[in-house]
Amino acid sequence: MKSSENFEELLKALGVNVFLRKIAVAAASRPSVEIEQQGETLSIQTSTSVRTTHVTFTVGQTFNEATVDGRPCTSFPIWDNDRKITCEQTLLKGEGPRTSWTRELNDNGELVLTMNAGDVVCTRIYERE
Ligand code: TDA
Repeated sequence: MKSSENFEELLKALGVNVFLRKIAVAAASRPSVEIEQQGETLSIQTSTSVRTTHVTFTVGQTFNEATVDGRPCTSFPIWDNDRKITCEQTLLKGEGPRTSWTRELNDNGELVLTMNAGDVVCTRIYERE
């Protein structure tokens, strides 16, 4: 990961308390992300010292995942263009700000992840190892 903006603000918008926010910010500062793509199906594993998540989805089909604060949701990924996926999330239960993410390959071959909660946007840029 090359840069991260607004990650703590995102957790705050999701209602995560300051203690957990500090742990999460430290852990999320050194993530390792592995992505495999086969046609419309992507598999994304994100590893940190405190949590590893692995999602597999097909663009255009809903799937189950969790919001960044760990609440189960259904997600609906679509192509915005041939380099960008936008994914809207719907909480399975309870209420909270609207959440979504986007993943896009930019012109430098970097992966730009945005995570959105209400009007807070967290942007994280990854370069290939
Ligand atoms: O894909 O870059 C990404 C996001 C990584 C997020 C890592 C989160 C680590 C720990 C979250 C703990 C949250 C506590 C509420």
